[in-house]
Amino acid sequence: MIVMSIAGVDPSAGAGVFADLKTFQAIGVYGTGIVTALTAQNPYKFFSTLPVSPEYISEQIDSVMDSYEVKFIKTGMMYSPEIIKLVGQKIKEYDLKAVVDPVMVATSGGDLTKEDIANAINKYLLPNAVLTTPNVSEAEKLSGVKIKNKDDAIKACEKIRCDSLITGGHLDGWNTINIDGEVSFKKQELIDTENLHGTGCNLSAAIVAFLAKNNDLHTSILKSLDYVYEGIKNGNYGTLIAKI
Ligand code: PXL
Repeated sequence: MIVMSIAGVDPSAGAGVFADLKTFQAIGVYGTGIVTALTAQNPYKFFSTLPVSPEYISEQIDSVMDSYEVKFIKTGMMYSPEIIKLVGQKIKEYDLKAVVDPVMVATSGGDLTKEDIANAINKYLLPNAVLTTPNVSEAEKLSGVKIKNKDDAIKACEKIRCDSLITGGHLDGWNTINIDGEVSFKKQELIDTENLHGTGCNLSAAIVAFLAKNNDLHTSILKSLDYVYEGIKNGNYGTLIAKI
């Protein structure tokens, strides 16, 4: 049960590869981490990004695949179309089952990508992905559909090129799930907090971990939504945990 995160590094460890590894560990799978970019940030302020070259990302992936059998992976911050293309090729080369978190902007408002990367995600990652987990604004960019309510979310997920979970944080807590063209909803209570940094990263990492533990896709999504909800309630995201 070895999984992989391909994403950026948030040194405050609420988001990105470090956070993914903690979630993998918490759910009981062994996580490996490929770094696409370093960032300098904390939950409230984004300072800067230092990307890793596609060649070196490729070398990192090959070095892990050389000695570990990995089936399920997630992708997070990808930074550029070149990196997205490379990762898409590696997913095919190693026949990986990928959950794609189509990260574009940090919760703190920092830009995590060089340019508009929705096109590259649509072209190189989604056609072969197991699932993508956009929030409302990411789903709008992937689908071209403006989302104001649940009906719009259904229209958007019908346009997205793989199974999808459109997260409900900006849709009154309604999470929209589309698996094989069958749409369902899971409503969650919205918790009044500013400590949401990294929740998207932890959600997609949790889905990968539950898939690796032989849960089906729908079950993995539901368990992961509960996992992140409990985390938000307990103040695991942002800096509250550090104050305990
Ligand atoms: O949650 C999006 C995200 C993804 N990846 C990295 C991040 C963030 C948000 O801050 O820093 C590295």
